[in-house]
Amino acid sequence: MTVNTLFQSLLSSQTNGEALFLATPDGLELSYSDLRIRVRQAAGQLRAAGVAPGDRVLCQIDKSPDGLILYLATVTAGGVFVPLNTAYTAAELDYFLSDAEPAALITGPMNAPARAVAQARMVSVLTPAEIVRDCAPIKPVARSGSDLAAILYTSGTTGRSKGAMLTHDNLVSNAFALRDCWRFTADDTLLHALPIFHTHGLFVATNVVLAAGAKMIFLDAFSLDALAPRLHECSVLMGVPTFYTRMLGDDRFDRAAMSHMRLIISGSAPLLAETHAAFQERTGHRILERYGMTETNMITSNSYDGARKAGTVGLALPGVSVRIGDPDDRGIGAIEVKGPNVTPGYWRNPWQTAENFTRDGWFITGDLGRFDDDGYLSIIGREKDLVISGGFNIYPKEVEEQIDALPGVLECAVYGVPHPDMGEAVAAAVVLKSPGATTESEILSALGESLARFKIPRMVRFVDELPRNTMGKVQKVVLRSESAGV
Ligand code: MCA
Ligand code: AMP
Repeated sequence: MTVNTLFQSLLSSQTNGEALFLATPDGLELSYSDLRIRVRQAAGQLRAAGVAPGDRVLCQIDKSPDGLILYLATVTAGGVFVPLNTAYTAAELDYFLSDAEPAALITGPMNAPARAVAQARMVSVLTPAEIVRDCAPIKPVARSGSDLAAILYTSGTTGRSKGAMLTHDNLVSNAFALRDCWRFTADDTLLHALPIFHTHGLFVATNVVLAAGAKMIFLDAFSLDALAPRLHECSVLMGVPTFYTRMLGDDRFDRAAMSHMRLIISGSAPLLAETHAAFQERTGHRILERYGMTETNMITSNSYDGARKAGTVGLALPGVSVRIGDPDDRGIGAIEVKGPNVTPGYWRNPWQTAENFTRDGWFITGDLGRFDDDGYLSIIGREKDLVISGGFNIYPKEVEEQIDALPGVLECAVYGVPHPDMGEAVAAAVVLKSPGATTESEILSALGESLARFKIPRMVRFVDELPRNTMGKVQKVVLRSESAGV
């Protein structure tokens, strides 16, 4: 099934067209039938702008309901949706434009750097308002389940982002699996406070709501003040662990405030067992932790009716197979995944595709894990060098390449340190060519030109040399232990 048919079937049979799909705190309401017409009109605009089936549509816009309409309009027009973090700089965007070769970039009228970069590459630039407006609607373009619906860029160990290709089957199979596991129905209201340029806020949240014919209260961004007055209208919240640690620091989020909720879900980064316990103590809710990746959508989830084991990410989703490759004597090994949820590979990058699949076709997550006797998976560590800060992934290699290229720098190592709010924060240890050859502020301001702000180190240390093992490999464990949390 395609996202188009999932969406269309909902609008024809299962859902009352007048049912609400989305409401915002400032009073905007979009019913399913409003959504259908706006999506088909926007698809007509995309087609008029030259978007043909299979074409990529890049979208770098602030969070708004238009973002969801643009996603659905792109697939309705037969295109491939490529959402981008709004924090990406012009330099980062230039790479995505060159790699994705889109038919159009959609960005806000005030995003002058993005517009300049796209124009230099002869890519047409459109504003959301130019696409999402009244005009003749079109019928959805026929696509098959194996056609691409989206490409999501994810940084990598090589320092260059790779585009994870996601088919309609990948997205729809996962939406149905999650809807059933989490018992979503048309009676549910999701409190949506995540960004919509990543799998979590875009696919997990939106596609599950669509698959159930449910509704969402759609916030611009996460903030405790925006969340608190909406809890009583909602039945489900999805968030990253930072949401829950921040809620625990605010007395408003108590048992009474959360009494209307039926399900609180966490993912994208490890949820500490103590956060799980403290949240249960405070609100009575056992947070349900799940695990996924951009390349695989969701892989495992704790149980809805059964055990929700703190410190584990639960059981393999229905239809998804998970195995531990090459386990050691404690059962710990590489987490590998197979199923209809798994990407067919990286966009125009057969080398990375080959690197990330085993010979027998399992996707290698780069995470290390172990199953317990009940089939619950725990993530024990990572084979990949990755920092997860507030649910955003930062690949140290990408930051290291930028720092190494700066004048006065001999070499550096970038690593994660524990952070009370974000889980982990980015830190850098830098070796200079000569004492005083550059300063922390020069480094940070140069990085600000090339890297999104969430990737920029919160702490820079100057060291005489990097700790290396006998093979010459930098020992980030040593750097981590030398750095107190920032
Ligand atoms: C914001 N800043 C950050 C982060 N977020 N720095 C490091 N890590 C972050 N996550 C910086 C900004 O650049 C800015 O810096 C300053 O913090 C304030 O920005 P603001 O937007 O006000 O921050 P915030 O409100 O505190 O945001 C924190 C947040 C947000 C609510 C945790 O980051 C968030 O919504 N995270 C969710 C990420 C997510 O959806 N991940 C899913 C992807 P300056 O002051 O220097 O300008 S992973 C995924 O999809 C997989 C498949 C999965 O399993 O889900
Ligand atoms: P991304 O590549 O942005 O999709 O991030 C995927 C990575 O986030 C996974 O490979 C894990 O390392 C991490 N991740 C996602 N969910 C969890 C979780 N519940 N616990 C620990 N790590 C997680």
